[in-house]
Amino acid sequence: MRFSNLLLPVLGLPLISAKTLGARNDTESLQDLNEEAMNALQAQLDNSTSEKRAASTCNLFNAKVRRDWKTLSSAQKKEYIAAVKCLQKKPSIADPTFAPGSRSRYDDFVAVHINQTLSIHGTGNFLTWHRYFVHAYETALRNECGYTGYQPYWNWLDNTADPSKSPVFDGSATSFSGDGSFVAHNGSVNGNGNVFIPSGKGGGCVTSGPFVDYVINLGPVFPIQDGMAPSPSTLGFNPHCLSRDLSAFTATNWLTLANVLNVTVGAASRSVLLFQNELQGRFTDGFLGLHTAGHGVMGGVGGDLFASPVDPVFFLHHGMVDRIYWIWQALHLAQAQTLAGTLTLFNNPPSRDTSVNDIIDLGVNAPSQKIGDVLNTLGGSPLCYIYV
Ligand SMILES: *[C@@H]1O[C@H](CO)[C@@H](O)[C@H](O)[C@H]1NC(C)=O
Ligand SMILES: *[C@@H]1O[C@H](CO)[C@@H](O)[C@H](O)[C@H]1NC(C)=O
Ligand SMILES: *[C@@H]1O[C@H](CO)[C@@H](O)[C@H](O)[C@H]1NC(C)=O
Ligand SMILES: *[C@@H]1O[C@H](CO)[C@@H](O)[C@H](O)[C@H]1NC(C)=O
Ligand SMILES: *[C@@H]1O[C@H](CO)[C@@H](O)[C@H](O)[C@H]1NC(C)=O
Ligand SMILES: [Cu+2]
Repeated sequence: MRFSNLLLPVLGLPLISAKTLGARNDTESLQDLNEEAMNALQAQLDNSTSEKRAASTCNLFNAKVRRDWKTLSSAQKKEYIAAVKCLQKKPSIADPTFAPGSRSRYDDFVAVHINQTLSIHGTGNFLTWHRYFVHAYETALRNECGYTGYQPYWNWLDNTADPSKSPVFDGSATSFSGDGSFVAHNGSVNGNGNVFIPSGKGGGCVTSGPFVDYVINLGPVFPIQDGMAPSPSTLGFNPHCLSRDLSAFTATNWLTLANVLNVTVGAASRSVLLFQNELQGRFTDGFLGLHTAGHGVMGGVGGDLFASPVDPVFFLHHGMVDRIYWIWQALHLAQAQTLAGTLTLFNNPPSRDTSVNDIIDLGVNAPSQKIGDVLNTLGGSPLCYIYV
């Protein structure tokens, strides 16, 4: 049974696949891949026993739907942005001895990411930790700030030639503010010190849109933009603005359909190890990878591996990372529950392999979960969502 015939009308999508209508551009090819993932999940559901189906609380029909930011209505975009600003105003509930600089519920998320940076990147929990982190943030927006939608994602393949034209970064009232003001600097050094990113047209504070007055309380911890100074204290109070240096160079070089295809259906899709390494980057040969490149496109404070969640686009970017992981899992069902990698960044210092029984601890932001419980976005508890 084709998923498209069955479910697309339910999701409000056209019944006839546009695939039949001729050549596909990059965005549409990625959309086709998303549809293939849905078909694979539908086939798995068709194949399961009726007992299994009756026992599961979550299925393709009641799953929450995460969407591309550009497809949300203006009202939906404004509702999401208002909820983010609400989280940035709500007082922190973190222990001040843990994160003295954390002043808001939004900061509580940033603080946990800063604190755990060296054990959640280049590790076996990278994909699942960030998946659960985004879920916890989505839950906070809904439960603490009245948001009624689900986590949107930033579609990397759109507007790569000029990210300032993207509905995510265009500086309008329905964006996350735009480029920073121009500050002369000598670019950024990304990819663990291996990849030089020339400066763009920004570098300073954003000049328009919803986050123009946003005061960031934490970081930078490990700034990569020339001239940007780190905070005197890793989790201390260090008020500063949201800076950006939108990088078309980074977007056109690495946010490509070829790289998406490599990790989802190509050579880098053959194991979870290859998948996660290629997604994060082969830094020593100058290749940033989709995940690192997405952070690099934002530039400014968002380029800092530790404090990157200070830029609210972090959560749309990691929505997209998780969408690519979800597609890979659906297209590799036999390997979808597997893990590879250790507990430490690039296994330095050396550590044991990550296990499905390891705990994801997000501090005050969410109940702790076993990695094994967030491998499946249709697992039911805590996750029940799909991407379109
Ligand atoms: C791809 O094609 C769609 C129409 O099907 C269009 O809306 C979109 O702008 C195109 N994207 C690019 C990157 O050209
Ligand atoms: C359907 O079930 C059969 C038998 O258990 C199995 O070999 C096959 O891989 C399954 N297909 C899918 C798509 O899950
Ligand atoms: C950039 O680097 C060049 C050469 O090292 C130097 O002359 C120039 O002053 C630098 N510019 C800034 C803004 O730091
Ligand atoms: C695809 O990924 C593999 C495995 O990481 C890598 O060796 C290869 O160079 C990649 N292909 C392209 C075209 O980037
Ligand atoms: C902070 O990091 C330390 C050391 O890795 C860890 O023991 C602690 O649980 C972390 N706390 C939070 C809230 O992330
Ligand atoms: Cu991260």
